[in-house]
Amino acid sequence: MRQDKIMNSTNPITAAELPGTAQAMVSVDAAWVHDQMPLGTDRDALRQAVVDHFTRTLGRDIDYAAAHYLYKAVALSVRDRMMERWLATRQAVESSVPRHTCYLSMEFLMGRALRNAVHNLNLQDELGASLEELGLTLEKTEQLETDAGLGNGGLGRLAACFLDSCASLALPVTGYGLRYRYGMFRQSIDKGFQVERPDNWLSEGHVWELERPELSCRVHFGGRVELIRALDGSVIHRWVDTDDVRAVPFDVPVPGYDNGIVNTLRLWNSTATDEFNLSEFNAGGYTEAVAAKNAAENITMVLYPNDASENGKVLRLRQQYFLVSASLQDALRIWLLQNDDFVGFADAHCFQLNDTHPSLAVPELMRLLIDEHKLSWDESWSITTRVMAYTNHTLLPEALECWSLGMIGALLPRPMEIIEEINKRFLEEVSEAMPGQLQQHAEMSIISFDAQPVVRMAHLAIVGSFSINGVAALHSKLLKEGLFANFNALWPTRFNNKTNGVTQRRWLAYCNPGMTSLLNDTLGLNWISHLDQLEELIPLADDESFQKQWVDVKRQNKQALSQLVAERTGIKVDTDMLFDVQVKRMHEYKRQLLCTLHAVHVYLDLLDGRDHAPRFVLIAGKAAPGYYMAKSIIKLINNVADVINKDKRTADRLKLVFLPDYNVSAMEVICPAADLSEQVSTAGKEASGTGNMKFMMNGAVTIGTLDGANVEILDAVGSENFFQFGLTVDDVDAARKGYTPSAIIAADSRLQRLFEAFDSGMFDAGESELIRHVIDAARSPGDAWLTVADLPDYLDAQELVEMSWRDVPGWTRKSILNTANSARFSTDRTMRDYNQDIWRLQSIELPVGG
Ligand code: 26Q
Repeated sequence: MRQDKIMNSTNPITAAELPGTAQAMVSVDAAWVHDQMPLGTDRDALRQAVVDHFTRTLGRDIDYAAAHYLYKAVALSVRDRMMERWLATRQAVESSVPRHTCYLSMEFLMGRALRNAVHNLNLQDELGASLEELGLTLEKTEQLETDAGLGNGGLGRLAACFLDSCASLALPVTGYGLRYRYGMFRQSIDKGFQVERPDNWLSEGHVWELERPELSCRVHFGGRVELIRALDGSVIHRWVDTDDVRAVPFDVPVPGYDNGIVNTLRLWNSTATDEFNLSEFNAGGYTEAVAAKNAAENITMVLYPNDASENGKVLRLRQQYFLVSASLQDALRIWLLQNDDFVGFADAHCFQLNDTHPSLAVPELMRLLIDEHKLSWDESWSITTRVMAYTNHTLLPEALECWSLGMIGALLPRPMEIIEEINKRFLEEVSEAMPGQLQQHAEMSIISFDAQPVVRMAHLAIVGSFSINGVAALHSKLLKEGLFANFNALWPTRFNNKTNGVTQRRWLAYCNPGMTSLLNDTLGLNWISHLDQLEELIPLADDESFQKQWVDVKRQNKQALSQLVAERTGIKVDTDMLFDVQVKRMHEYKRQLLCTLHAVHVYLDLLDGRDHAPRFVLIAGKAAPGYYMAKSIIKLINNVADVINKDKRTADRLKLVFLPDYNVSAMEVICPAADLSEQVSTAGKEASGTGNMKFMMNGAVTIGTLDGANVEILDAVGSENFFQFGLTVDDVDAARKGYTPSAIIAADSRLQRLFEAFDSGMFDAGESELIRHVIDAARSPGDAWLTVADLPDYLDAQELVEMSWRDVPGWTRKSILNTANSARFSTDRTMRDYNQDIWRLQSIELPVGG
């Protein structure tokens, strides 16, 4: 039966494409597969496992022990101890849970996996001891792992945190993404400029993935649609003459925290199909065949390094459709293993779309159900709109994805027809519900009414989804009132908020071992799964001995960060300084410029003989390679840093560093060490932010605008423990009209001095034009980010920060209260919210003894 179903699935892969597997399935008696003794987890068993993998699996000799192979042997030993649980979880999810969520995302920014796996499986003590017997340390071994950087920033890391929390809550959620051969580029700094290098993260192999060629499927591109009349008189659409690409899944285990669950992240790799090559070979076109193979394999070659949409690149569209088609085929295949029709499919599934990037899931599910499984339009639409849910991550109009009709039509002719039909029916519905409101109809249409029409991916996602959510309370409100107001008027119940979070396992427990042991001593061992218990720290906020321990932990963490900074930049910083940190993607709206201008202000003050609390300003982040202004801002920061760091007069008072190559692993060192968290975006621009939550959890105090989740952080900690400044969303709208930065500068001697310093060429370092370009943009009445408008208030707030910082018990109290009130920013809470309102999943029950 099983075998039958596999071979009759939507796009059968021929036996030739499945080396060995088709035959194997016929004869295997499954019983022995489960008849295994669990592997030992004591130090002797672990030591033996590491040695065995080192010598037997990897065939290495300790004399030539490249560090990398030691890491591999350890990782394989840990992976072995996940395998049975992984199988058991997969079987439970595929066969016995009534409902399952597929999280569709173009990005999963997982970072390193070893430390997380070791701790979630509770192996750290025994494994650590066994490695010490071998003369190694667990910590050093963990650092040998390359980051899995399959994401740009917030959206990709959010997906990774979601997976961790779902596994830890035993929620049946599978991540579906792409296995990019090259992840987020590596950043180096050359003479102050960003230089991008390819991230060849798979070059030494990836221990955590399991290739599953037996589950491959086929994705169509190009070709044309043929209409044929069926026997019953109905018209059938056949997508023919397509160029097919093979999608091969690579599974990555996602271990839950101390609960025996191992969920799956399924990443698709593109390869050529065999018969594609064959037909070319037969025509004698050997080189063409190889070229075609190349085109197919290119699809998952590289992650697009833009965190705002890059419009119009056909390869990106191919990637999106490839993800969506392969993932939906996979879900349908699994369903048909146990079911003969699609009755009940909608009740058993939810597809959560991580932004609009996978919104082709709407027409693709329609296509699969109608064309491949012969359901009617109405049956298919009923299923589709009961399973799709869309999360929006941006309000920036320029970041809303649109694709030209021509491009989709050429690459995906059959899905394009379906989009047109969805839109036609949608516009009919709108005309009935909102008669006469022609302006609204045009605004809401999935396909724009322009001369060069485009498909608005957000509208496609909204029309096809039963749930549409923003990622912070303010953001969700602005979606309903602004960007999607028309849709909210039509379908108010579809809109909801799900405030983002971060996993406290990676972002507190594992990255901040000093704080973890202090919390273990203070709260017991349950706080990791019950983060609300952090509130028990509130009464200790003024406790002298607790404060002392708190400060000690922070100092050690600052030591570790200083070391990283020294390694990467050569700059030495004193751990007594206020560690003032802004790390995130480089963007004008995030206003790294504001932090830099403040550093210059402090510098000029010091030169003028005014005193300031010693401060270390750390900025890090990648700029999209084509984003000229963001790259210029990096250069400006480096120029300013050079001047400040070379000046002996201010050396004990101020340091400014741009740390190259910011990534997940860097943040694991940075966030435990921060005193001050910079969250200074123009109000209304940052959908949520999640770095803000990591800093708060680790006891940093925020200086921030009323934007994104800052609003909720302020609400959680109270205004005494948060430095709020700047225009609100309403102010921003008002301030744009008649905005004259020159008048604001003229009215404030601090600002005058600042801009005069830049005009004097003090920070030019031979790049006067570039520096002027950045500074003039901030001084222009057209500056959309209102940097100068917020600058006076920001400088005032920073003065308050300094005053508070000088009062050590007062500051420590704020720091403790930030951690104490951070529980609501756990993705455990976020996932419970998604589950309660959108997914409605039951938790996975593993068989006893599993
Ligand atoms: C789209 C089309 C073509 C090429 C690239 C893209 C693309 C890729 C990534 C567009 C956007 C992104 C990433 C967006 C992102 O990270 N947004 C952030 O999401 C976080 C999680 O919700 C929020 O906290 C941040 O506020 C938001 O900026």
